[in-house]
Amino acid sequence: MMRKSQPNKTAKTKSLEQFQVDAGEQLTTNQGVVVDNTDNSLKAGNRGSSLQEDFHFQEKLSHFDRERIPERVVHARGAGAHGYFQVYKPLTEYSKAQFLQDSSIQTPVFARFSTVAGSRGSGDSVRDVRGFAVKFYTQEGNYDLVGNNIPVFFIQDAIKFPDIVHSIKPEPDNEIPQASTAHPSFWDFISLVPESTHMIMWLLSDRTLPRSFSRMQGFGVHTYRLVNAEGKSRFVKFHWKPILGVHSLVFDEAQKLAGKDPDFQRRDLWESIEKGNYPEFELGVQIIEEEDEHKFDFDILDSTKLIPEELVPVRAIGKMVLNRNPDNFFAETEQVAFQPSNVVPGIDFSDDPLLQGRLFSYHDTQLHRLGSSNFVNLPINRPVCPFHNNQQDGRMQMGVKTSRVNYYPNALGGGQPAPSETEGYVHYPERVEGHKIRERSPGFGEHFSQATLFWNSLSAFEQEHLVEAAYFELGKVEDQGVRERMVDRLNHVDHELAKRVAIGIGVTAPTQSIMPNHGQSSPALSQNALAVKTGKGRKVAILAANGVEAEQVTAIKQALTEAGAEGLIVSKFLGSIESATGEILKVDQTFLTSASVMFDAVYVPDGTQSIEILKANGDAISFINEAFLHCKAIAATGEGVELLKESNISNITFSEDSLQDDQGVISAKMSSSLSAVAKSFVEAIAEHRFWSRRIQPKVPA
Ligand code: HDE
Repeated sequence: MMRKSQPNKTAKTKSLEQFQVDAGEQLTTNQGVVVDNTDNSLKAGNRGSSLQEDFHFQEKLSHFDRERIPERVVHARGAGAHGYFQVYKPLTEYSKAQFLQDSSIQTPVFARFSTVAGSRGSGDSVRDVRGFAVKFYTQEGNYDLVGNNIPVFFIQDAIKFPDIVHSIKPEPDNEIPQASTAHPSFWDFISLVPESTHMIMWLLSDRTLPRSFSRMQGFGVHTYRLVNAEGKSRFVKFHWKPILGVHSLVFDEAQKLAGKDPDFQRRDLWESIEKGNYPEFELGVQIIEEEDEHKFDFDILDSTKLIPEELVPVRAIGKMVLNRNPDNFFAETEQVAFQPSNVVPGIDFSDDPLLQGRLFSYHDTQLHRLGSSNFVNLPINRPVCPFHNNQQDGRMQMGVKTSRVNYYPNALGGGQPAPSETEGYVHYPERVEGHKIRERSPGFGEHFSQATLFWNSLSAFEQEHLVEAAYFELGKVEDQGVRERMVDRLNHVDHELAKRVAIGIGVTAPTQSIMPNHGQSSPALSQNALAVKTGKGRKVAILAANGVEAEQVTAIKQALTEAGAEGLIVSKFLGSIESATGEILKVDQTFLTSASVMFDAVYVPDGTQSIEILKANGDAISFINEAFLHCKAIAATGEGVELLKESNISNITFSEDSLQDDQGVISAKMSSSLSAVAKSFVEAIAEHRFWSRRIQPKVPA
């Protein structure tokens, strides 16, 4: 695909350009010696043995033999993009960080989105938490906000991280299953760790099936600190909110996508940027005054808790725009090294024991993964401001340090720390005291109240999805004891929930509630409430064959383009089709190269011959069935309505004459109402899904 995006160059783009290497005119060895032939190794006669002096062969093969580095132990599968962050208004009152002071400054960023459990080659669409990591290349150094798309975490203390990750990863004897939480060891662990309850409610919800990286929230998870120029500190939680709204796939769709297009989310990110549909996210903060630290009925240092927006509102402070794809996946997306310990003056840590452990673990993992403490010299990891220190040498040192002075104090010049204590990074002088003890604070002891809050906040269809997710996840656990413990756990969250789940997984439903449901909800937690009605970035399949009415295809395509969406013709063969009036239309995808799950909506245009051909094509019929089952917008005009009738769509009223809009199925038998069809169709696509159709299971797909 042609690379189109060429936005204004940021300081980081310019810094990366210094390291770019193109394919060059001539093939050479790494020593710059021109290679005469790279198809045959050097041999003693054309059937003779290979010769050791073949330095080109040796260099080529031995470099190839070392092409892989260890994948990330978690978050191995991901995609990255460049862009910038711009603050709306100076945040001077709260933080002295320079990049938050001036609304005219565009700070370069590199964001990487990822799944957690799967290996580098695993599918994108699996049920999993998504990583949401952003490196801000500020003029005061790199700041990394390494978050997830879920606001809480499984565990409270970093020392449990290897345990939770071992349980979630494929089981150690047979390395099964790949990129899936639906296996006994994960649920065994979860069933024994009550602090994970809140997180697993999010895990079972639609949040773990995002439609795209650009349609999911991001959260810093931990409580951090913001510190202003006067040294005043406040606690803060960070939130990223997608401008396109929060939308998810349905599970059946996600599973099929893992086969039809395992790169679905990586491709979406890449193509959106190439087309100029730049993913955008607002950064928001929840600010908590130091004196309010203990005013909540949970501990703000406990990462299994969120701060409900009803208690502390989220204030939008700026926007991130991702507008440039990487030039080289390995050099940038694979080698980027995020570390929560990368902070700039004005941003500081809290004592959250999960965060404190991360401050060690990320640097440590980069040393292993990238193989040398000089990973900071890699182009993607270098700050855009000058950096100097007395660190010396080491494997793969790329800087040629020209000074004699590599120690402090020195009188020969250079390398002086900041002249006053207020300059440079000064850790917030929090007063701490206590006994050395391996113990949790009693404030970390309550594990169910926010899980119930989340459950209560979901709409009916979201609750249904969660229960079905539990059927699948726990249905893959053969151990009855684990399933029983999980039902008991859910009974601590909500009695009805526990009963509903028990029925589907062969466990006797509990007869009594353990904890009465507190009845509170937080509307901001339902992703239904976070949906944004827009057709932007949506992909629409136009099913057509020879004899289609070209005028209708053009009109609907035009309306889609105006709404920021894209219409692609899907037919039996690639190449082109001829319309009823002789126009030649290019076919974009075939029923074999694509599938309904790769689109957000379907349109069937008029054309007697086209519809006859499609009616005889089982793939076209299942395309429609599947789109209907997944509650997507469907439109048909003229004879196209007959194709819908041929499918298994049920309980929908079709047009016999004028336009009918029934639960996102738009039909118009008379082609005169084309502009009205286009309008209704675009509105239906912006709705994202029509959940009222989910209760019609007669549709096979
Ligand atoms: Fe991570 N995590 N993590 N994590 N994490 C890593 O670092 C770790 C946690 C997150 O795109 C690793 O470079 C510990 C919470 C993201 O490159 C590793 C603990 C959150 C990414 C690591 C946590 C995250 C990672 C693996 C418990 C959300 C991918 C490779 C204390 C706030 C970053 C690497 C990227 C990656 C450790 C928990 C998010 C091993 C010890 C909570 C987005 O260092």
